[in-house]
Amino acid sequence: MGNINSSVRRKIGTVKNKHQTGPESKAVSALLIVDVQYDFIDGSLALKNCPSQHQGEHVIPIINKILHDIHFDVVVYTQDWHTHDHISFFENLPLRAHLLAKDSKSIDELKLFDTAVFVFADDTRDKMSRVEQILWPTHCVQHSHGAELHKELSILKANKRREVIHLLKGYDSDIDSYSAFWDNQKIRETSLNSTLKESNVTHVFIVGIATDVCVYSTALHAVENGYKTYIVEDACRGVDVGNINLRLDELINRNCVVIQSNEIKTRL
Ligand code: VGL
Ligand code: ZN
Repeated sequence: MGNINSSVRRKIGTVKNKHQTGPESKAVSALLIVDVQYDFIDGSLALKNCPSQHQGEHVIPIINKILHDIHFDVVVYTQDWHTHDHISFFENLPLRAHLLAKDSKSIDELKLFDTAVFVFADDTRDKMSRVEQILWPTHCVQHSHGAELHKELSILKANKRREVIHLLKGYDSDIDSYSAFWDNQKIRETSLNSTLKESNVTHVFIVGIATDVCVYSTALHAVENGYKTYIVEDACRGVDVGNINLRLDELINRNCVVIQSNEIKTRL
């Protein structure tokens, strides 16, 4: 009996978990599809109104082809999901005029896409006390049409081989959240990192909108969390309030790899 048990145990011990990492193991992959929502495509923050003139809708067929052609162990769809009184909306500036820092532009000087500096008098949340915030057009208000994922984006279902996650972000009125991992003040972490770690994800591929805002911030934190991180450039579009190429260079300097969609297979 003792012998049988120990041989069974030995066998169990050698069964390889499909997600197990190790020298001979395969990459475990996640595709993060960032904010492919109407407001960024043909709504209030449509990229065609932004300086880059790169229309967000072009990413949809590219992302759909990636989803069709390549298996990912985890697929994540994120949505910007703001309250109507959100800090990031230019039109809400009067709600927080009393919180503008002394060295911030004044309420009369501030324009759409400018950066306001707010000071929150909450000593218990140190990191929160000084907040730089780009003032965006009102966008992705919870439950509005603009906040929905574009109907042409393929929404995959979970199955035995694939986990599918829908992640909402930016729903705290006073804190913006560009990254899918953390809010902008790094006060609250989302569940994404623990979920990816539980699934033993090693490689993260990022697509969506906007290259220089939410894709950029998500990629920075993916690298920080130890994933081999790829930005799929042709499957992303930027708003370019700063400079898309500078942001991409910054990511490359931090070990993020910029690739095109036809190269994904070679990285897995
Ligand atoms: C985003 C601006 C404001 C994005 C979100 O999804 O990149 N950009 N909120
Ligand atoms: Zn937003």
